[in-house]
Amino acid sequence: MAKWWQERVVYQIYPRSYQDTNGDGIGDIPGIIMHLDELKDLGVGILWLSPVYCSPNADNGYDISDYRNINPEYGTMQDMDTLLAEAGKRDIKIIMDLVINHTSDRHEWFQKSKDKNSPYRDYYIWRPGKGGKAPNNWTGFFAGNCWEYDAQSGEYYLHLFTQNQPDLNYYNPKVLDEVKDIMRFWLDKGVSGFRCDVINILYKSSLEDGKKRLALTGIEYYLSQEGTHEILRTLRREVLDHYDCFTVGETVFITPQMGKDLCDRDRRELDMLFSFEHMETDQYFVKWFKRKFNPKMFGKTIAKWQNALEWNANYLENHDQTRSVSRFGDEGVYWAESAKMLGTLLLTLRGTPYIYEGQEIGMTNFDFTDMDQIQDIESHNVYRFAKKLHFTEKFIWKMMKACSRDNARTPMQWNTGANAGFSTGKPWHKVNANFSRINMQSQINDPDSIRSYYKKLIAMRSQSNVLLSGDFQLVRTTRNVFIYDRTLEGKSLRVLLNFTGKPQKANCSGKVVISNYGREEYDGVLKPYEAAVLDLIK
Ligand code: ISL
Ligand code: CA
Repeated sequence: MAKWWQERVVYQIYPRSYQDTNGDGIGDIPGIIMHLDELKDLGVGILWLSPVYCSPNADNGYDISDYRNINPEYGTMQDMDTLLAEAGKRDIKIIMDLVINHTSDRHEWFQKSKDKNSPYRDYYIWRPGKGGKAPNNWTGFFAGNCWEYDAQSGEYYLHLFTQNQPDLNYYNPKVLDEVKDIMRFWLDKGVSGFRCDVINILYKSSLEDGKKRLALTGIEYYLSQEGTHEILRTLRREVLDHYDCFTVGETVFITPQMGKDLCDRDRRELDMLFSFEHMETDQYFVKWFKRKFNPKMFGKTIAKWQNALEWNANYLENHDQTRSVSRFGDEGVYWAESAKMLGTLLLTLRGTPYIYEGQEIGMTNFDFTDMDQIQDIESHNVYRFAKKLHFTEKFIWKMMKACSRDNARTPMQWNTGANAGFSTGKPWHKVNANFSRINMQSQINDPDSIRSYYKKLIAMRSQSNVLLSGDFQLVRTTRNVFIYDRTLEGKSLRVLLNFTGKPQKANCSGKVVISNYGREEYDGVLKPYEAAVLDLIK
C-alpha cells in the first residue's frame, strides 16, 4: 500500500517571494492562504514552506533565531494557524523546513553560549585557535573560512555556512532534546512533516585538519557520519513515530550508497531524500563553473538514482537552483514545449514529485544587469572570493548570472499588473522583466498553457497505478533523448523526452496517453522538445 506522501504532489513555497498582501514588498502567510484554491486546483497535496520562523535573514530564514515563532515579516502565529486550518479544509498537508545543523547567531542559545561558563556554551562548537589561526583548515559551503573568532570568549566557533549560522554541537544531548521539542511543537500544531535542511552533515566526528580540497576541506569528517544516522533514528523513534507525518532530507554530496543508508525502510531514518547529482551534471567541480548541459549524463544520473533507491524525492528546481527551463530547456522559441517536457519528466519518475513555485508557469532565470540586484549572501561571498582569486570581472559576472540562487527567488509572476501582482509596494527583490509574457493570469484558463499541462500531468499521475508505484527501467539516454519505462504487473508506460530543439527519431508504438504537442498518434519521430507518454499495450 502506498503512503499518502507517496501519492501526493508537493509544491514548494518560498514565502518571501510568493505573494505580498500588506504592501511591504515581502511575501507573507496571508498571501499563501490567498492562493490555496488555486493550488488545490492544480492538484497539489502537500505544501513545503521554506522557513517562516523568526530570523534576522542573513540567509533568508535558514538562520533561525526563534524556532517557535513566526517571523513578523511573514505574519503571526495566528496566520500560521489559519493557514493550517484552511489548507486542512482543502485536504492539503503542510510540511515545514527544519534547519537544525545551525541556528542564527542571534538565537538566544548562541548569545548565551558566548559566555564560557554558560550552560549553553556546549550547544555550539567552540575551540581555541591554533597559533593565532583557526582551529583547523576546514572551509565552508559559501566560500572561504568556516571559523569565526569571538573576542568576548577568546575562542572560535564553527560555521559551515555564513558566520551568522553557527553549527550546533550534537555531542551535547541537550541539543537533540531541544530539537525533539521543536519538532513536537510543530507536529502538535498540525504540520505533517519536515524538509530537513542539510541533514547529512549534522554530526562532526572529528575536528582534525581535512584533506585539502578545492571546496569543503574537512568534509570527510562530517559527511553522513554514523552519529548522524543515530540522530535520525532517535528522532524517528522518539518523535516522528508518534505522528502521521513524513520527512524528506536535503542531503549534500551523497553517493547512492549513502542515500540508501539514509532512507532504507528498515533503518527507519528518513522517508525520502533530495540528492543533487543530477543537478551537478552541468557543472565542473562546483556549481559556479558551468558546463554545457549534457542530456545524456543527466538522464544517466537520474536513472542511476531511480534504480538505487526504493523511493526518490524528485525535483528539477528549488530556491537554491536556477530555473529548469533556462537550464535544461529553452527560454526562446521552445519555451513552452521545453517547460512542459521537463514537467513530464518530473511527474513520471518513480517517487514523490516536488514542484517549485513558478515552475508550473515556466518562470525563467533573472535578467540581472548588476551585482546590486542580487541579494543572496552566497552570491556575494562567492563574488568577493572570486575577486580575491583575481578572476576577471567579466568571468565573475558570467558566473553570477548563470548560477546565483536569486535566479529562483524573484517574485512570483501572478499577472500583468504592477510588480506582476506580487506586491503593491516595492518588492524586496526585483521582478523579472518578462512578467507581462510569463504570468499565472494568462495561463490559468488557457488549456494549452504550461500551467494547464502541469495540472493534466498531476491528474494523470494520481490516476495511474503504473506511475504511482510502477518500477523504473531505463530504455535509452543519449545527447538528444531520454526514454524510460514505468511498469507494474505487466502494464507498461513508455516516456519519451526530446531534450533538443530538433526532431529526433525514436521508434515506438503505443497509445498516446499525454503529449506536450497534444498529438493523438505517435509516428516514431519526436518533435523539438517533445514529450510523449505511450501506453505499450500488448
Ligand atoms: O545552495 C547551494 C549551492 O548553491 C547548496 O550548496 C546549498 O548551500 C546546500 O544545498 C544547503 O542548502 C540549504 O542549507 C543552506 C541554505 O542556505 C539553503 O538555502 C538551504 O536549502 C544553509 O541552511
Ligand atoms: Ca508582506
